[in-house]
Amino acid sequence: MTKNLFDLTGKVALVTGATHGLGMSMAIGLASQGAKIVVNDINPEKLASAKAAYAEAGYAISTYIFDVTKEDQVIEGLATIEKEVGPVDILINNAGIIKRVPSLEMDIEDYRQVIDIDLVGPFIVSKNVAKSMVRRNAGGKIINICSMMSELGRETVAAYASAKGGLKMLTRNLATEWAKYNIQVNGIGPGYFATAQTAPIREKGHPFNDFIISRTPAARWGLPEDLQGAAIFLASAASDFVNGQVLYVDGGILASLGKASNE
Ligand code: NAP
Ligand code: GCO
Repeated sequence: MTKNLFDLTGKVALVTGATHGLGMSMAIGLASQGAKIVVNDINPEKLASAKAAYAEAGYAISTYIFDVTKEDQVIEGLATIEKEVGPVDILINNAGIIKRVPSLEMDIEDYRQVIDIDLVGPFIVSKNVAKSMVRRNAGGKIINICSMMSELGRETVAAYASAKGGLKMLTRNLATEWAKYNIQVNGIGPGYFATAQTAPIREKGHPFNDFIISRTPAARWGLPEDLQGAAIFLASAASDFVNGQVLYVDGGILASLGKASNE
């Protein structure tokens, strides 16, 4: 019988900040293949309503409060998860923020906060999850949620682009260091997706909304479920020889200069 390469039965998957949006959709994708889902966030009310939303979708999840930027909280959170659910086999570094401010006006503390959550956080969680994978000689999968901004610049998002560009290189570096432990570290680079993060720039008639529709060969915003296939692939045995890659799920944006024709 052919082995189901995408089977995740019994695997423990921690998806950071997955109370809604892209993280929740990817977590549901992994759960649909049998993974046990663990979600953390800094906000207890959001965790409580997320638990109910996952249950409505048919999945029981475990939730923990910790901040991905605080190593002491991450260490304590991971120890509790290991005791109560089991050691983490799959980590998706999804938690992230954006601040859209022209660089000439950017407050340095805001710049630092974006780097801290979007780049330092994934390092802290990856380091401590990988320590346990190495200690147990178990191997594992780490998936960093990158962005179009890992490759391209855009006005007003210098901090976010710096963090997501750095996250692509962190992905390559950790893949290089940890391949010997059978840990694969890859990234997913979502294009423009309809979530809370993009709500302010997605309104009908907003110039950026019109720009994205015309700039994307698929001519639409991504839907959170569009990321599930990539997440399942990179979390499963199907990707065991894939390491240090960023898989862009973007409706063709990075492949194309746009749709202008000379007809
Ligand atoms: P979102 O709806 O804003 O979700 C991000 C989550 O991260 C929120 O639940 C947030 O919690 C959590 N978070 C923030 N800081 C945290 C911290 N210090 N510790 C733990 N959790 C924290 O965003 P999304 O659109 O689903 O995006 C998810 C990821 O995909 C992000 O990394 C984002 O940059 C990336 N991405 C998004 C798009 C897009 O088009 N939407 C495209 C490319 C990449 P609170 O709500 O409690 O603050
Ligand atoms: C924005 C940001 C991102 C993008 C995404 C592109 O302004 O909202 O550019 O959230 O949607 O990162 O890949």
